[in-house]
Amino acid sequence: MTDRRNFLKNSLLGATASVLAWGGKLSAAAPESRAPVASGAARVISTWDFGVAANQAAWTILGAGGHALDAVEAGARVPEADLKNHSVGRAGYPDRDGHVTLDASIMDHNYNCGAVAAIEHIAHPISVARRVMERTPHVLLVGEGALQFALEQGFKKEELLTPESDKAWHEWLKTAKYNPSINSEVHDYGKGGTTGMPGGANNHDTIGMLAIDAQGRMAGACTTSGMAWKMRGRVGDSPIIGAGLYVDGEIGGATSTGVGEEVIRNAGSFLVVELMRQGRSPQEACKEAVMRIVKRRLEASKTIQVGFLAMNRAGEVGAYAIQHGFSYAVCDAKKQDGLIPSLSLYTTSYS
Ligand code: SD4
Repeated sequence: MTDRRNFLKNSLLGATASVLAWGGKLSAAAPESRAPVASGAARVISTWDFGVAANQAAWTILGAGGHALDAVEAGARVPEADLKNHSVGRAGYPDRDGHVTLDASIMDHNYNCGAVAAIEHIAHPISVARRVMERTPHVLLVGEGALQFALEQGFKKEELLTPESDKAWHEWLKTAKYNPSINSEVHDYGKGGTTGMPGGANNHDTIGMLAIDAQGRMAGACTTSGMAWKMRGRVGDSPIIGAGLYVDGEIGGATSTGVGEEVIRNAGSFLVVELMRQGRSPQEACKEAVMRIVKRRLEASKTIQVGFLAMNRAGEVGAYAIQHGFSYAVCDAKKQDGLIPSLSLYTTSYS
């Protein structure tokens, strides 16, 4: 026992010594206490075209000098409430048994984070994720426990399956074909893909959002109903800190969209941030993270989509996807409705 205690003590001393010798980016002061960057440097970015409206909601907070964390929560709530959107929040397509189950995560510049996975009946999982972060000692609550916590916190229990989503689910049940791997992104809508979706529409799209505020604080949020018709209990990358979302206030943040299983296997968003730490631009980091997945899954990569979006502390933005069709929205003091097509590995669709 004494040996073990000595071993631990020595290891800790050794580790502290190496950190001190390294003298790298560790700072005694929290990022919050650093000198603020020039006002007007605030910026928010989001995945997909629905990110434009989400960014604008976030900008009402950022543009007024508010906190990045408040901004991403407010922004993520927009697609969560949008009944036309079937891949995030209320009206999301259900799992194969007809249950709408939602995943969400949130993270600030100081490694504070919270998440919920497979939560049902709560229209704004991003706000529950924030409560997990701020009011519990935990990072992730799932399923029944997450719902119980949300109700204790005063969130309302609601039916999230809308008649339209219910109809789509019943349509799907006719063949019950589950094929989440086929890329059928926004620009392929209506072309009759093989997703089993009405009109060949895509069966997934997540909002991932990253913001930097006028004081240089960063935050990120990610929220989704995950893959339509998924197995009951399936959880994707979005509520997994380091997979669907990661923020390091000293470096930058990253978020992902697409087939969550592939992102989880590579700890995708953490990887993007680590690559930025090593000096890559957000663009280069996103591309490298995509290429890691592609190298591992070369054949499959032709028919799956994964996209990363990143922003560093300087507010530089980058994105990269396997398939064409991924887009991201950028909003800052100059322009509030920017929508930019992402670069991608493949420029033609295999679906
Ligand atoms: C998931 N990554 O649940 C999410 C789905 C998604 O674009 O982002 N689709 O795997």
